[in-house]
Order: sequence, then C-alpha cells, then structure tokens
Amino acid sequence: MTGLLQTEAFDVEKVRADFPILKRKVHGKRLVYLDNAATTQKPQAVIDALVDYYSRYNSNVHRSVHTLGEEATAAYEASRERVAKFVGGEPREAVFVRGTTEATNLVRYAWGEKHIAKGDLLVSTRMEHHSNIVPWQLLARSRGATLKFVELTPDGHLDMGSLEELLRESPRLVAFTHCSNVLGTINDATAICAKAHAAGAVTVVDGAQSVPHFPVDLASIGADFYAFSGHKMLGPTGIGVLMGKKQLLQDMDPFEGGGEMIREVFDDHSTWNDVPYKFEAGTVNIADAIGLGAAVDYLTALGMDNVRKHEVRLLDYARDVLSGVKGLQVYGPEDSQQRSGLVAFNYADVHPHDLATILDEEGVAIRSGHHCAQLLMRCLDVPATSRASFHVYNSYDDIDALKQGIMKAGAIFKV
Ligand code: C6P
Repeated sequence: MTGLLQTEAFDVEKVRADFPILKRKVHGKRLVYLDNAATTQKPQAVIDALVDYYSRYNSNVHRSVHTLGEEATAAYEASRERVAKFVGGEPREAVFVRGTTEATNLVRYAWGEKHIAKGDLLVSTRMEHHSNIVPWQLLARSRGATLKFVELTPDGHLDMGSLEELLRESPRLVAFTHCSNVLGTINDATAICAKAHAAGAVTVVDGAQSVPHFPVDLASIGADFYAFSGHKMLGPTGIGVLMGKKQLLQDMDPFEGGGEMIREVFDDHSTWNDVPYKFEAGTVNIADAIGLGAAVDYLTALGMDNVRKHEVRLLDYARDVLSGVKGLQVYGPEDSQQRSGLVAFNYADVHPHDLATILDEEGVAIRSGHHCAQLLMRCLDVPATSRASFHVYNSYDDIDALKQGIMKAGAIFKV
C-alpha cells in the first residue's frame, strides 16, 4: 500500500503536519518514528505551551501574589483539572510527579512503609515494567514482606487462575499493568481491581502504556492508585501523574519534606498541606505540567476513541504485512482488539540491536533490548526483542518502511 493512511478516525497527513520533528531526515531518509512506547514526539501546540510559559508568565506557583505568579498558578492548576478529567478522575486526586516510575515509588514510600508489615504478601505480575516490580522488592525487603508474581499464559495474557490462587493468600497489595509495553496485552483492569479489592488488597495500576493509547475511565476501573507518564502521551518529559483515592492519599505519610507540602512547621514536628499538595514538595515542574495540559487538549480534540481506532488499523496492517516475513516471530495476543499499538518481535537469529541499527540507517527508529521487562524476557525465553510502537502520526507507509528494513537485514544476515 502507498500513501499516508486516511482512517475514518482522522487525517494522518494533517496530524503529521502538527509534529515539526517529522520533517527531519535521518541518514538522508524520511524519519519513520516507531519508538513511541519509549517516548512520543511533541505537537507544536505542546512546544508552544512551553515557550509561552517561559516567555510570558514564568513564575513560581502557589506562592507569589503578583500577576505572573497568579497566572502561572492558574495555568498549573487548570492543567491538573484537564489531566484528571482526561482519565475520569478528580483534580484533588491527581498528584503531579516526574512520571510512572516516581509514582510507584511514591506509593511504595508513602503508603507502603506505613501500611505493610512483616509477613504481608505483595503481588505483582511477570509482564511488568521494572518500575512496577523493583519498588515492591524494595518494600518487601524493608518491611519483611513477601513478593509473588502472577504467571502468564502462553498467548501473553495474565493467568487468571494464578491471580486467583494468590488472592486466596490475602495480599495487601496487587500491582499490575493496564497494558504491557512488550506484549501489548490490554489487561481487564476493572475486573482485576474488583477481584483484588474483594480479597482486601490495595491496587496499583501502571497506566504508562494505556492512557496514551485508548480511553481510560478511572471512575469505572476503581483502582486505588493509577500512574502514567506525560512524555508517552505527546507531553513533555519529567512530568507524570499519580491518581490516588482521596482517602488513601490523606491517610498517607508525605513522600518528600520541604516547601509547600506543609501547613505549619514547629521545632519538633510539622503538619501537612491538603492533598495533592502534600505530595508536591518544593518548586514543582510547572512548565511541563502546563505542557501536559496542552497534550491532553490535543488528544482530546482528536478523540481517544479515534486514537484507538487508528492504532487497531495499524496493528491489523502490521500483522498482515509482517506475517509474510519468514523467520519473524511476533509476541503477544494475536487479536488486535486485545492489544495496544505496538509489535515486539524477533527475526531469525538477527540480534535485535543489529536489526535496530540497520533500520536506523533507513531512517526507521525502533527500540531493541529487554524494554525494562526482564521477568517477561525470561518468560519468553529470550534476552531481548525488537519493538515497533505506534502513535497518531504513524501510517501504513511507516509499516512498509519497517518491513523493507527488516528485509534488508535479512539480506545482510542471509536469513
Ligand atoms: N517504558 C519503554 O520503552 P517512566 O520511565 O517513568 O516514564 O515510565 C516507566 C514505565 C512504566 N510502565 C510501563 C508499562 C512502561 O512502558 C514504562 C516506560 C519505556 O517501554 C521506557 S523503559
């Protein structure tokens, strides 16, 4: 197929024009950016929001009564409202953090150190990114708790039998990803949260690969904590969100001590500000929070249902195109409806880093490696995979370029 994809969802050519970086060339070739699960590109509207803040109303927030201070505070808080609404949550339950990793670590410290006791059980899964494993290992170690993992089925789903078995041991915490960054598997977060809550556990859901790709409604999912990163959803790096149930956030200890997270400070103790400010110590990442608000506006204008529709079309096309490549093994569920817009694969004996290097020479950017999911790599019995991941500006042409690059690697390595 030639020409850019025109889905019934939106006009990809028009979307691409909003992303200045897509005009650049790499090794003299058109940039084909297929590393969106690592980080997405930024539309002009997000770049403009950052420049506008720094050039017109740069100031600290929640402190100064001067005009710039008031404007910066209003923009920062308006962004919180837009981001919370985007995922069906309340602004008071939205804590700005650096990203998903900081969010899970915040829960580990501020909730875990207070509520987890010796002998407690924590549950994670074998399809997690390290940021939803390592904090729980650290918590288990510091509190004398045990960490166990939900097993996977051969077709790349969570094994519900394994989850049920662990739930019978009454875990205090169940941490799982809404969507795998390697398999693409979309987990039924609503059902898992309901089961975990019935077993008495607190739930932590990693939304890093879900919020950017399909509609998420926290009111129906019911997670206690839900984390995501701005930079994977067309926003700036260094900003993300921890959504937490108000009651839990209020009951938690602070994460960091410092300015603005306090109400009063005495010689020997302090009292805390309301949530979410209790968790936003010091000068916060104002510009990037405002930039994230602009990214949310951009995605909202496209419509998350349309974003999802677009990615399913790309997934179907990728499956058809890549199924003809001899020696290519794709991981994760076959049905595009059960997976998000990414494809992890191995190609015969070609090392993923070699493949990624050859693709780069063609202007095609993919990721290769363990994708910070080493427990999953062990389940797949491979040290690494290649991964092509999509977003709103990708087209059928991009997938054709991916296939051509793979065929070039095949010719070099005599597959
Ligand atoms: N995955 C990838 O290439 P941070 O780095 O904090 O913004 O996000 C961490 C994270 C958490 N959960 C999932 C499911 C993720 O995919 C990621 C980040 C990138 O797959 C970089 S390792």
